[in-house]
Amino acid sequence: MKSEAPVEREHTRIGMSKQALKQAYVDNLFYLQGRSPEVATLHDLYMAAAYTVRDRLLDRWVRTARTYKDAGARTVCYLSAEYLLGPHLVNNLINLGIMDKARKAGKELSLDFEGIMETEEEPGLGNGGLGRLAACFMDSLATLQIPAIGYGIRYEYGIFDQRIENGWQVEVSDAWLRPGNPWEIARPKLRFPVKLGGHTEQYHDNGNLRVRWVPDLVVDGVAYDTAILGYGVNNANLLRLWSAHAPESFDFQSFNTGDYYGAVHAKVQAETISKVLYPNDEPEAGKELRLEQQYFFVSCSLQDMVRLQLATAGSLDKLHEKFTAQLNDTHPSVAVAELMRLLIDEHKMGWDQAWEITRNTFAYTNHTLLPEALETWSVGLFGRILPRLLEIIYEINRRFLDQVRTRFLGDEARVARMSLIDETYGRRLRMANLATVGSYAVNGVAAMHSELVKSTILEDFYELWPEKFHNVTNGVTPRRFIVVSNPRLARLLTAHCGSDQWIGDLACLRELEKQTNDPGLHQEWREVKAHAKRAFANWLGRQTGITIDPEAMFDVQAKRIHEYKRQHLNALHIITLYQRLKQNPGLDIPPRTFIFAGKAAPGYFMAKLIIKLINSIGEVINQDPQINGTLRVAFMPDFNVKNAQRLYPAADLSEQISMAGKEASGTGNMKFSMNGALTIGTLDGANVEIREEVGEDNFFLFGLTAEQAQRMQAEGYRPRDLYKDNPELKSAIDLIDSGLFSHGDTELFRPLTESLVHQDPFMVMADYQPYVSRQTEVGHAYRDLEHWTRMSILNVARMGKFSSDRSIQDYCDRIWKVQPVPAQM
Ligand code: F58
Repeated sequence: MKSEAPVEREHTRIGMSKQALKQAYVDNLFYLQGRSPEVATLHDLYMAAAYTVRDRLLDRWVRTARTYKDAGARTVCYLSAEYLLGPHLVNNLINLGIMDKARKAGKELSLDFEGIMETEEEPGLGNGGLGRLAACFMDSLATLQIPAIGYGIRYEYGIFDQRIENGWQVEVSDAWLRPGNPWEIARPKLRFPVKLGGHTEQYHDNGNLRVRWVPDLVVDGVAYDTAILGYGVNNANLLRLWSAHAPESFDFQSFNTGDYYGAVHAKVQAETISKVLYPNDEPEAGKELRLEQQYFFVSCSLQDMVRLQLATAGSLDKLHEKFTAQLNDTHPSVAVAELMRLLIDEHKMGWDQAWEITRNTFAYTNHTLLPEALETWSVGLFGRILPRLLEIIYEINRRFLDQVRTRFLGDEARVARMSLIDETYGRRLRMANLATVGSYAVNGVAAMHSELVKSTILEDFYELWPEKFHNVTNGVTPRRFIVVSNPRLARLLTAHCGSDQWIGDLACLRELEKQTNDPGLHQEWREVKAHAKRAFANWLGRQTGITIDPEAMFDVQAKRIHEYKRQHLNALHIITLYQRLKQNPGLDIPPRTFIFAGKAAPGYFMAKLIIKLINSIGEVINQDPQINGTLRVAFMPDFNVKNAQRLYPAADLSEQISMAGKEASGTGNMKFSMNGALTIGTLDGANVEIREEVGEDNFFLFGLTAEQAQRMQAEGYRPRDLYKDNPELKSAIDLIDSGLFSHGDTELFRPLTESLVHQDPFMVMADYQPYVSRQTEVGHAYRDLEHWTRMSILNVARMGKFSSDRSIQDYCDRIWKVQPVPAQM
């Protein structure tokens, strides 16, 4: 059947002219929101704008799907429990290439264009770097025209909103869906059952012994689809998020027996699964719901892949040729066992063939070496919720350990280390081991991190399968983190590079290197930065009441609050400068504004105390007339994608000061640098590669290396000696303990100072002196405006490597072996 749309209608829905946009907008306001312009609220206007843009995405999306299908293309499935997407509207306007036209259309309709864009609630479906990486990767996959599906969870409540009250973090729930989400399309008929609890039974089927899982509860996963459009291309990929619902025929038994309440309870229980994103805190123990979330989205996603494969190929024999599934950390690693279950129990395949397919389908990305962050599940809990999967994992383990035993005769210690089950303290499933055994590739997220993966947590596996291990250094999308966040910088870059090609090929920025001595460029460069700083200062003033001087250096640390990231090291430096100024009021240092941003996990006491400390220091310093604004401290509340976009352009100095060996990669480091901030940082994660790229003269390095830190700890690290022997360090800590920052309360910050002086697990005390000294040099460097500007330009010019386009290209070439499939209009 050929369906030819009438010309006018097609024009309104998908036309790209200014006229078509205006018409579509007015139509959508009227027909989708039921409003006339005179009575429309800002939210109505936003919805009309969003639908206008979505229509254009849908057109591309449907065509893309058809193109991929016709090409029979190999598809990447990105399995991630988190996607920290950020607002869609502006990004989609940029990727569609109609930003200017839309702005003009808005003007002609007398719309508050900026206000409309500000209105969008962002989907905060992630905690931090890992979730944001998934979002950047979705942008790059589409931009590189790679057939890909992002699978995840449609949390009803995303990451909490952060308020600061009396210096403390207060969490507020994030009801992001309440105003309605114009970007998603519900697919109520696309749903899969997911079993939970119960027991297994054996039965005979044509002479084969088979197992069936008899669950206690079945939950349905319903698909919600969002189109992700690439930049400057017509490819729009699918982000498919699962929402948990009670099966349509839920518990009629209870209804019939009059247990109405019981039946509704089962429904509520089912829907709890996708209710809320877990903030990354607290030990995993007892977190049944989190395991249910993981299994829920993994099972739906794999059932969807199986459905697609059966629809096109008619059999599952070549599933691994048609699909590859990337495990974004171990959160989806139960997929290894679930695919085995689907193949063996539901599709009656033999074990060997099923295993061959499974281990050629998955690839696993590790994002952390922190022992407390490595996922394990108690065997008891796991078996209660996923009894059939536990049996399958036992069998995978049995076969795997046989292989280890034959390869390393008599080495039972090694067998114990590599086992999927840790028997040290109670029996626990090691999800990283499961992911490694069940994958054809394993990668870390920065060169140094990938080396550490091989030499520490997965050392034994590296010895067994060295060819499985890769590095793919992270990257970030320049669309969101330059073009959307910093349009003035984007215009400048385009003007000085001769075209806007850099947006799709960040290495083009190298062109700027030839102009680093051009005074005209310097002038414009400083104006762009100054403008961003003013805009940020105004915004922050409105939000927090804190006034900051846009003329001061903006020294920024923005990331999750964690001891390993060492926001307290930064705080000690601030106190040191404060004391120096108090002792020597004439001291000539450049004015600095210290800006912090980031959320602490709600259950992480020490991180919350660090937030309180920062705010308390600010309270004292900001009001001290003797300091007179030379130092200011501001905590920017509610660091999310939207707010991050305001912050990166305004930064002069980027703080990347984690203890070496702890930050797997970091991606904020890249975002700051792309916006012209210089970095003060340790040799950790991607800092190492950033420094290599921008040149060591354009990066403020300090601190112990990972090896030095490790050696020092092995030899007996004594932070107390450092405290005793360094007068400035001692007086900074003593000042905290004196109660100066806590209205005389000498106990408030004691847990923090005691931990630093007596344990200091992240070696803040050891890195204090090198950090403070390096900061003095930063201060001097900032005074030399021309030199600073030159370094800033070079930082931006040399960021090509850190585009997520490059990361995705690496995944395609080294791991997935997939090719682009351009969609045509
Ligand atoms: C981050 N991990 C790494 N985890 O810390 C960072 O170095 C890296 O750049 C980034 O991944 C991307 O590779 C991270 O953000 C989480 O947020 C987890 C969420 C689920 C619970 C445990 C933490």
